Amino acid sequence: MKSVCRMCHGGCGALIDLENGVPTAIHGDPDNPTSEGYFCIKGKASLDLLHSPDRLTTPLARTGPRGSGSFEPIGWDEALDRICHRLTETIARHGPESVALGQGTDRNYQEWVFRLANALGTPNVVGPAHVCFYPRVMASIMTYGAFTFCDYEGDPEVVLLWGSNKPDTHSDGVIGVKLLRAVERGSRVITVDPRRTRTAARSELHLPVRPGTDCALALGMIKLVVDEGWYDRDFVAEYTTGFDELAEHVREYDLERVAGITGLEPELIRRATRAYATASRACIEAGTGLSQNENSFDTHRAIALLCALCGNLDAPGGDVIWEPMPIEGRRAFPRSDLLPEEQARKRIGGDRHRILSMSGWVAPGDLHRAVVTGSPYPVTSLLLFGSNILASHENTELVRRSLEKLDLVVVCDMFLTPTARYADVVLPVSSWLERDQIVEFNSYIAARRKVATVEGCRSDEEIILALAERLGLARHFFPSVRAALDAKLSGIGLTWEQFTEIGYIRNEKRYRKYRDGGFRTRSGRVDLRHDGLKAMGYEPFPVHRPAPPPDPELPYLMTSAHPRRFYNTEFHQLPTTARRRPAARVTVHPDTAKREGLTDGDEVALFTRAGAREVRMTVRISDSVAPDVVLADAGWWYPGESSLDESLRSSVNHLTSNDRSDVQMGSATMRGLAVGIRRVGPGRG
Ligand SMILES: Nc1nc2c(c(=O)[nH]1)N[C@H]1C(S)=C(S)[C@@H](COP(=O)(O)OP(=O)(O)OC[C@H]3O[C@@H](n4cnc5c(=O)[nH]c(N)nc54)[C@H](O)[C@@H]3O)O[C@H]1N2
Ligand SMILES: Nc1nc2c(c(=O)[nH]1)N[C@H]1C(S)=C(S)[C@@H](COP(=O)(O)OP(=O)(O)OC[C@H]3O[C@@H](n4cnc5c(=O)[nH]c(N)nc54)[C@H](O)[C@@H]3O)O[C@H]1N2
Ligand code: SF4
Ligand SMILES: [Mo]
Repeated sequence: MKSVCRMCHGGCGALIDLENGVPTAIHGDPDNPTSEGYFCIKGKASLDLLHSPDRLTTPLARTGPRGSGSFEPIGWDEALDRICHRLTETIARHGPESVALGQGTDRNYQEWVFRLANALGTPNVVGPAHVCFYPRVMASIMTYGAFTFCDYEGDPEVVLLWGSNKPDTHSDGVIGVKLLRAVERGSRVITVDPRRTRTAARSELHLPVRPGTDCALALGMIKLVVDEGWYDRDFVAEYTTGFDELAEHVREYDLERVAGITGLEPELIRRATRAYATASRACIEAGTGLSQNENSFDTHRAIALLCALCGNLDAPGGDVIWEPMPIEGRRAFPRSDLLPEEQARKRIGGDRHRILSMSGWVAPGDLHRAVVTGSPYPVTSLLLFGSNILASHENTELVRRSLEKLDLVVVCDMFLTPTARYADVVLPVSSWLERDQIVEFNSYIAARRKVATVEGCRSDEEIILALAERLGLARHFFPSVRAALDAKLSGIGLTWEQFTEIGYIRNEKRYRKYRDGGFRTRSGRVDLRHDGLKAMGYEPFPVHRPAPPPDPELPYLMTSAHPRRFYNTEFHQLPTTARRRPAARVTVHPDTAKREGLTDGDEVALFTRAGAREVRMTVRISDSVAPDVVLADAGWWYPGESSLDESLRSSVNHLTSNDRSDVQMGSATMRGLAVGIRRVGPGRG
């Protein structure tokens, strides 16, 4: 049976062997037009996930204190009734805005979560959007009126991998396989990453930038492009606003100064800029390495400006403007029209992180502070659809206080995560192998088909339908998930059954669409200068905000990356992925190891201030990072531990906070955080 993998965002074609209707093996589908048979270690762990003995298979109701992990099994009807009874009560007392919904990384039911929020009348959906993809999305939308993606099939001469480790984090058919093919056909790669990744080591140029300083680098590159005349004069004259002012604005980002801020050789910056700017076709893959600091939005905006200046926007082999498929998908399905304007205005954090708020999301720090303080109004309930927020949101201590204060916490998950231990009701969900879904990618849609059933589990879509019915919102939904899939496809004249026969539909690719009516911005052009940002009280051009002065007690800049074998905080309980990585790692330079008296495999504590919670990790010594940088695994927890503290001992968000966050997006400083390191003892294995 064919389906589409969802062990990461990627969607590689999967072939599943069935015996008596039960999946027994899984492989990459060689006939899949995007992934061409590729299948990674996470994909191979799919059957571990399906059959995991740790899977939840019945709803649970809490019997002990929050966090204790004491629950009793209850039936689905009782669980849903309890939740809806409490929701109805809180909505009657405090209004629908007192209910927050939550979601983690982008999943294919995210549009359902937003539809439920809109139908309920709450503007509050919390998630990691602020540190994930949305700084990039909103920077492109604010600058060009649309989101863009790299056109690897258009044979870029140069690919700039900037704060992005796509060959490991998106090795799939949507990005990784296409990037690999482009490189085989001759694309040259330039990597900007504090760490010498496998890809950086093989790149034509590697810029080992100091964590958190990419905005200065991008502004310095813009200055070089302007000074050297490496920009596309025709495009700039015809399709942009504010070029002369931008040229003036970047004057202070001269090469020597930028080299000082970023720790890069001036000549290296110049070579990389020339290679990118003078290539006939070039694209920038800007990743999460740029989205997790106080400059996140402006870094992505500076990169968007650089792309436009060099004429690479919507050009073959460049950054191409996304066109939605003609289905009821990401854009239409959430039904934002259902949320009254006066409710939308109540979105928490809307007055602080206004660009994030425009995207429909609430930043975790804003939500948890509102819960704890009751200001600007009471938030009493949180329904989480797949997010282990005690490990994934910044500022774990605030998250914990928020989870303790809430009147109602509901967690839908496959496992009893640390976050689920705080829930009043836990709902067991199905894995990707147990679901029918239309998956929407940049340039195509594909059919994910249900190939298995785990008794007792339901999909998020089914849970949302059941909640909507009990809350009197059925008129905004569908009689069944199948009916919703049919409705989504009606725009292309197919039913779900018919679509599963085809499996895959590609969007027509068009370049330079702006020639036909301009850009979808207020000026109709690329807004190099953004008056709308200015009107909101932000800078009209990107600016680099420097880190605070160094603290001798905290001499290392900590950054992190998403580990290849895991997926955010997932898969630590699966034998295929977890076998060779029993503990979280921090990579330190040999000079650091010498200075701190560390040997490979030691257990260390990372800390940010005296008296605050420390994080324990296993040391790996390598010169892949600079002597003043340490790179810690993100997203760790130990499923086998019964004590919550032990379970979260390596969770790096004990160290992060909301102190230095991005003014537009609320992005927390997770990369480029000053830390100290201390040897605890020999490693635990
Ligand atoms: N310090 C630091 N923090 C980070 C990051 C970092 O790099 N450093 N990365 C950030 C980023 S980019 C992101 S996207 C977030 C990720 O944050 P989250 O998306 O919250 O990721 P997880 O914590 O892995 O939560 C996913 C949970 O959903 C469950 N799950 C999986 N599939 C489904 C499903 O279909 N339905 C439901 N209901 N549950 C499901 C899993 O079992 C898991 O417990 O973390 C952010 N936090
Ligand atoms: N295997 C695997 N795949 C994943 C995930 C996973 O957890 N595991 N998570 C998924 C999610 S939710 C996301 S958002 C994406 C993220 O995918 P990517 O954007 O590739 O993100 P990361 O690997 O977190 O970080 C990319 C690179 O940024 C570097 N970096 C760290 N700090 C800085 C900095 O200050 N400047 C620069 N220039 N680089 C920096 C890191 O060393 C890393 O190599 O991956 C997705 N895919
Ligand atoms: S790269 Fe992603 S989609 Fe492809 S097999 Fe691995 S986990 Fe699945
Ligand atoms: Mo993410």
